[in-house]
Amino acid sequence: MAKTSTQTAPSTEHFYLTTPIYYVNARPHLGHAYSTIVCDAIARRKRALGIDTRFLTGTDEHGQKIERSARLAGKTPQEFADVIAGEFRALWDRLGLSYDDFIRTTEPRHIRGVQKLFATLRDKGYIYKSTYTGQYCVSDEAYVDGPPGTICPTCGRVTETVSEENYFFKLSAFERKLLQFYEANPNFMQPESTRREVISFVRSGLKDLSVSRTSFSWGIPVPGDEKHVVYVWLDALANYITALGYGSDDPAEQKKFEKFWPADLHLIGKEISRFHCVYWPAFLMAAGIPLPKSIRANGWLLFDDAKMSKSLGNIVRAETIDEVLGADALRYFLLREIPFGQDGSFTFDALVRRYNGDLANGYGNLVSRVVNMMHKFFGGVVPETGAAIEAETALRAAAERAINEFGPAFDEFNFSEALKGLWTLVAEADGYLTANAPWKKPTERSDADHTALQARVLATAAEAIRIATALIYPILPVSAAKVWQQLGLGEIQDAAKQAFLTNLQWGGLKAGTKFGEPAPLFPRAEKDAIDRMQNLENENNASAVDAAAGNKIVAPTPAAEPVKFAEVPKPEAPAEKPAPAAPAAVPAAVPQTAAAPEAQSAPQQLVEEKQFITIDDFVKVDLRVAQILVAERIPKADKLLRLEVDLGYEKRQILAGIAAYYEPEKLIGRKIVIVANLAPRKMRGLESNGMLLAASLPDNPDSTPVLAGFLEDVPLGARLK
Ligand code: ME8
Repeated sequence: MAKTSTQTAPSTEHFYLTTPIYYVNARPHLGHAYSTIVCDAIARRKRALGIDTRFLTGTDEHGQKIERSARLAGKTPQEFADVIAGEFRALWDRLGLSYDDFIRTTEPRHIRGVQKLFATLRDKGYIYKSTYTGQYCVSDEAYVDGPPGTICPTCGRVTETVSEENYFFKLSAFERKLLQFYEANPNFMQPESTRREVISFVRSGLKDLSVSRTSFSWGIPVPGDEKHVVYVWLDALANYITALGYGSDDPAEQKKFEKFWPADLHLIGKEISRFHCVYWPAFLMAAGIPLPKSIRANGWLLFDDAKMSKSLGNIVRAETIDEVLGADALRYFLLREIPFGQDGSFTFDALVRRYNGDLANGYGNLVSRVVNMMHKFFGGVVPETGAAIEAETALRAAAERAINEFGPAFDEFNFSEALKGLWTLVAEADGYLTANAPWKKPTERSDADHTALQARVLATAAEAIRIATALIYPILPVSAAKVWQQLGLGEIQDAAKQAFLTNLQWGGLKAGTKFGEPAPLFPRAEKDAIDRMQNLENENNASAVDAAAGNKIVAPTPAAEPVKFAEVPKPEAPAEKPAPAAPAAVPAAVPQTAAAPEAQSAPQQLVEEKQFITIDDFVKVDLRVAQILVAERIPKADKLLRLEVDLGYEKRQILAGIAAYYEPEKLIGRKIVIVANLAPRKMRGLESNGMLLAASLPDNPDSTPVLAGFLEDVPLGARLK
């Protein structure tokens, strides 16, 4: 076991890197794409360096959270997981991510491996049975210290009290060993903020960890005691070894494990560092398995000032950006805009600004100018320049600086700096072209001299492009492949395999090379690009595509502010044809958003008819008792409060237009009535899943709305009818 707590020297010929495996309770968004794209870029660079690389991603499919989401969607957990796992995989394929393996925790190979790991830990005396009574956060699938009602420190939700006979892992036995290990391996976890946080967590004392559950069944049965399922984090973390064949009897699988384990890099989001930097190494030490070499945490991608997350509903999909600007634009933005390890905001504006500035007007324009001129002046064949390329010292110096600096910065996860540096080469090449103006022949210059200048300048600029393109390949793989073709260098993948992209030297573009046809790389994004992306997001929300996953439908035209239930429904806007005498019944509880002016002057008869609803209409409205768990103001929204409410069977977020009347803290714990089946809608980038009921005083619309409630104690989730 002593062997496990020393770090193996970094391997030179293998590199095994992993993303977190994503929960299948909702569809992928940009946050997931961010971590996976970073891994993809690293994997591509490692392969280009000639390193035998294995890149693993996958989905985390067990646990109470998935079981509940599936139930809500009316599906079995397996059916539910199949749909969402398929969506993750399809998205990674659409974005061209070069993963070597995609593991699902419901696969037999994983189940077998987890059972072996559990049995090993038990056989070695690190697992024992006892009773756990305490708090559990289902959203994070994490145990939380504190009395009933404790708020989860990670997500801010109220924890649930759990009392179960469980298996426990002797985590407390690893406190000292972990601290020694961190001390001996300062690069094991980074960035520094993560390292500090983890060390202080361990120093504050480790308690034994419950590693099985009995109150639900969607998990991997504990071998020999099948009424228990393995704790979902023990199950999930093991994916990094089960995907390499841990637990398999097949010699080929065992070889894979021997070859690639320990992992060189686990890339994770910062919120799951405790699981990766404390629990995972402790499990491995206990099982006698070597520890991964490094764990790197990315910061959070924020949208509308909050972590982009499915539970807040403030998500943007990678598909939208791919559709409008292409996957390379997204990759470039994420790696250039956000210093790795820090939080960074995503906005469509910033994305388009970067795209136009750096890609369309920068690199793309440079390539297009040079390739077009090479065709125009030299029939697309790199002219003979003798030693002329060598003479261009300033550009050559910029290219050599890029060769020397890009790799080390990239390998240190300073992607943003690496790109910034590389773009000085792009700018330098651009300036060089402009200064030499090979397209313009001054009258005093002879034809022969001008042709010589054109040859020298275009060949030199093309050489700078070749170097920039080789370096940028891991980040812009699609565009770099196109440029490689245009430079007449063939398939960039082949060049990558032969280490031509990393073994770079000035002067590699040979005279006589036949350029490919010019093709557009990054067409300038016009003003409507942002609208298109926003519309795609709105349409996607509105089309209820999440139905399979049980996610909510977002109303297609959200109102700026919530409409109170107490308002009299406005009549429907008449269609182009005159309204039918007996219009289709409208569920009274569904508030009408901004009615068209004609609607307000609709015939009186129509208004009156619509004031009655049938009992069938009424029963469509699902009114429920809920309790406010979290209430907070929303930055830059004066009227809205963000509430998290507990319906007993489910927790959810609703937004309510009562910020002017209620101090958020005073609302916590209040029981209210909500419309539970109101179509979700987005306000200020956040999703509201329901509406609270309040009486407004008819004579004074500005007075405080009175929240509906009960004198008696009513259980959460009780239906009003
Ligand atoms: O935590 N910004 O899965 P998950 C940056 N199943 N990264 C983000 C992000 C954001 N706004 N949102 C998500 C789980 N991510 C567990 C992991 S691993 C053995 C088990 C990325 O679906 C980031 O990598 O909640 C984060 O750690 C991960 O997605 C969480 O995905």
